[in-house]
Amino acid sequence: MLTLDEINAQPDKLLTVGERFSELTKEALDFLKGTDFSEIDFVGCGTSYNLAMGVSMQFNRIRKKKEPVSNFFSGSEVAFGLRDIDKDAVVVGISRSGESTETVLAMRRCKEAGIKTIGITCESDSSITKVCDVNVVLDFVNEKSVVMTQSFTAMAFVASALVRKLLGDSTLQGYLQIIPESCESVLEESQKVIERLNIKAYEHFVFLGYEEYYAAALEGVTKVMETSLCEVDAFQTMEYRHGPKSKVTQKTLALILSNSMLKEEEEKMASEIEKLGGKAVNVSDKQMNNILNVIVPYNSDDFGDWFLRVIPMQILGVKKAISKGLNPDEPKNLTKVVKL
Ligand code: F1P
Repeated sequence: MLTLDEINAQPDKLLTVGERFSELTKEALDFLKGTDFSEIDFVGCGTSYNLAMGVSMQFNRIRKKKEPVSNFFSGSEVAFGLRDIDKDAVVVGISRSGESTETVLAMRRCKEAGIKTIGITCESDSSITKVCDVNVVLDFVNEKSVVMTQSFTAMAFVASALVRKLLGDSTLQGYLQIIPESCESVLEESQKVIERLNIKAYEHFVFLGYEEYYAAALEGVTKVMETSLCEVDAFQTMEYRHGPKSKVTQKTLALILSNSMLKEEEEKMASEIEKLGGKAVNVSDKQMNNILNVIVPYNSDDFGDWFLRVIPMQILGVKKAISKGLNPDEPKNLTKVVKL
C-alpha cells in the first residue's frame, strides 16, 4: 500500500535531509546572507498550510527579542490580497508539488511586489521554483500518494532546521542528528500502540496540543479526515473543556500532544476524557501515568519534534481507513494537486 509504505520510509527520508542539509539550503542561505528582513512569513495550502503554521511558530519560539517575527498564511490569503506583506519581508512558499495554484499565485504576487521569495518543494522544475528567487528542493522525496506524509515531515524538518540556522541556534548540529533517530523510534512506538487499540471501536478522533503541537494536531485532522472520512477535531488541550468535550463517547479516541509546561493540566484532561468513556493516548517525550503513551525521544523543550508527533496520526488514519474497507491511496473527492 503506497501511503503506508511512504509513512514507513520517513526515517530514511529524514536521515537524507539531515545528511544533505547544507547542500539543500545553501542557495537560500547565500541569498539571505547580510539581508536585514523585517519579518519571515511561511505560506502553504492544505497540509503545507499546517506545515507553514508549525515552522512559523518554531521561528517565533527560537528567535531572540530583537529579531524579526514570523507569520503564517494560507496561499489564498496572500494570493487574493487578504493579507498584505511588508515589502522588506522574506516569504517562504511551501508546496510538495510546487503547483498548488494559490501558493504559486501568492509567491508571484510577493515577487512582483519586490519581496524576497524562497520556495520549499519536492519537485524540481515546478512552477514555484520558477517564481521564487531561490529554492530548497527535496528531489529525493517522490511521493506517489495523494495524501502527504513523508513530504510533510521532510519539508517540516528542513524548514525547522533552516530556522535554527538562520537564527544561529547552537542546537542545529544535534537537531540534524536527533530528529531522524527519533523518527525511527516514534514510527515503531506508534505502530505498537495502535496495534494494541481496537481501532474498529473508535469513530471520533480528537487531537489536542499547544502551539507547534496544535499545528501538528491540525495536520492530524487533515490526515485522518482525508484517509478514513471519520469525525476528527483539533483543539488546544484545555480549550477542550469549553464546549467540544460534550462530544466524548466510548467511540472517542483522543491523542494529547503534551508539552512539559502544561503536562499536569494535560494529564488531568486525559483522565477526564477517560472518565467520560473515551480513550486517551499521550504523545510526548515525557511519560504520563495510567494512560497509553507514544514516547517521542527528544531531549529539549523547544517543540522541535512537533512534526514527528504527526506520525501516530498518519498511521491511525490509514489503519482506520483499512478497517472501514477504504483505500487510503485513493482518498474520496481528492486530487494530488489542487489547480484552479
Ligand atoms: C497541497 C495539498 C495537499 C493535499 C492534496 C492537495 O499540496 O492541499 O496538502 O494533501 O494533495 O494539495 P502542495 O501545495 O503541498 O503540493
